[in-house]
Amino acid sequence: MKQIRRRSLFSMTAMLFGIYIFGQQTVNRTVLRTNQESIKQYICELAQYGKDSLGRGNRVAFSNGDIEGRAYISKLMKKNGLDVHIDAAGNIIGSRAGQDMSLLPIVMGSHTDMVPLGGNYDGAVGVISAIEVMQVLQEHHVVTRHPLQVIDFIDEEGGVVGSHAVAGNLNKSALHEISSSGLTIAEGIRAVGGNPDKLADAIKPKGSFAAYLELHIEQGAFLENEKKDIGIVEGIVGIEEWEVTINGFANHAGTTPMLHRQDALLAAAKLIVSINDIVKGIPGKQVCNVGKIAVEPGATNVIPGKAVFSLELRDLDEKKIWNMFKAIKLRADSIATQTATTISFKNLHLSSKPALMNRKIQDIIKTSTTQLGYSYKVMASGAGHDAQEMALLAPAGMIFIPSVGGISHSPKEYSTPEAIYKGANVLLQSILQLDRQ
Ligand code: HGY
Ligand code: MN
Ligand code: MN
Repeated sequence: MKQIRRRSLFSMTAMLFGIYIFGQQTVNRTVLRTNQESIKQYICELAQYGKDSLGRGNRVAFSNGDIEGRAYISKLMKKNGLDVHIDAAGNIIGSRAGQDMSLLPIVMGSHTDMVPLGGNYDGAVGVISAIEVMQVLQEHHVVTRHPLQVIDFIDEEGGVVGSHAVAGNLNKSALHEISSSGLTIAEGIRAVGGNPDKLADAIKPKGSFAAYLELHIEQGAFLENEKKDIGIVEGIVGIEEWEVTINGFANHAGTTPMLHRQDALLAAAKLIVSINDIVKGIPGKQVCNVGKIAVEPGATNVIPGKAVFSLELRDLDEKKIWNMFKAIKLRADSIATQTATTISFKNLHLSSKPALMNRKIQDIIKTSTTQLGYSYKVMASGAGHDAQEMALLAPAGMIFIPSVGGISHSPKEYSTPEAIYKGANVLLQSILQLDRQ
């Protein structure tokens, strides 16, 4: 801070044009670039944590691998001069002081947990590139006007749990839901150093940040197909999730006549096909997914007495999600009658509202991308992101980079080091532009 007080009028003027004077050193911020090799190395190092016995990536939230991965991220943040703090929700927050600590922080973030048998790029690219941005600033002795933060949000894949908590939207009942690690969310938060009893401490009121920026892999194939370097996200879909329970009657598979069966799995199968038909039967980009199913008692010679499956609906329009759900419920009622079963829906508390990204931030990303000589496409995100929750607190923006083959949530997920490098440069230059505002 002393440097600032000593800064001459000339250096203040120079700063407005993107040049910092620090003693003898002059830094033109517009020529700053991230380091492709460092980013590649950090992604590779993080990928070593959370492998299963067959060497596949399985760093699900709150698992031992996640805990080790988070320790690695904390260490990397510290190595790059950040002040590291774990909030009550278990999010890792790395902070760097600005020249004017009365200004609101500019925040970059994403997540380092993954889906079961996921890839090494979803989330990790955003957190690691943000740390790399901090490293570049550190190496060039650039002190921004605003304080800066990097947040590695907890359990993004379980329903943006960490960012839900920061936005004050982590419902108490969600704490009892079982995460992919087998722990409840409350137990998981404790395991990563948070305190679920003090979640209120993690909440940031609206207007707590100057801006939020998240770099992420596209997880689809639009950028690759259209040969664009950067995706500028205009909006993120809303996601609603339900647990669907079908109760039939478990009975002998050989002696019960076909007409007298109350087969819960058969009802589930009919309903799953109907869900698909309903969602495909209306115009638009809405999607549905049934990704998990359990059947009881689960024996070859017993008629299934109970089936429980997950249902997820996504769209940019929240009303449309609920209209689709209404149609699904109506169909479920008739399937229940037809199969002599009961069907109930429990809405899970980890849904995300659709979120529009801030127009000004989209423009800032566009300017950075163009100045760097990269091509871009303005697009919607079909995947959920922490930016959704952060958009409730501050102007938010997202930068996408191409996913090879459009594959994600798979061990085959991949983005080239060059593509990530370009995204990280856009992140760096956008942060510096935001800092001038
Ligand atoms: O499921 C999602 O959309 C995200 O990857 N969390
Ligand atoms: Mn992600
Ligand atoms: Mn994901």
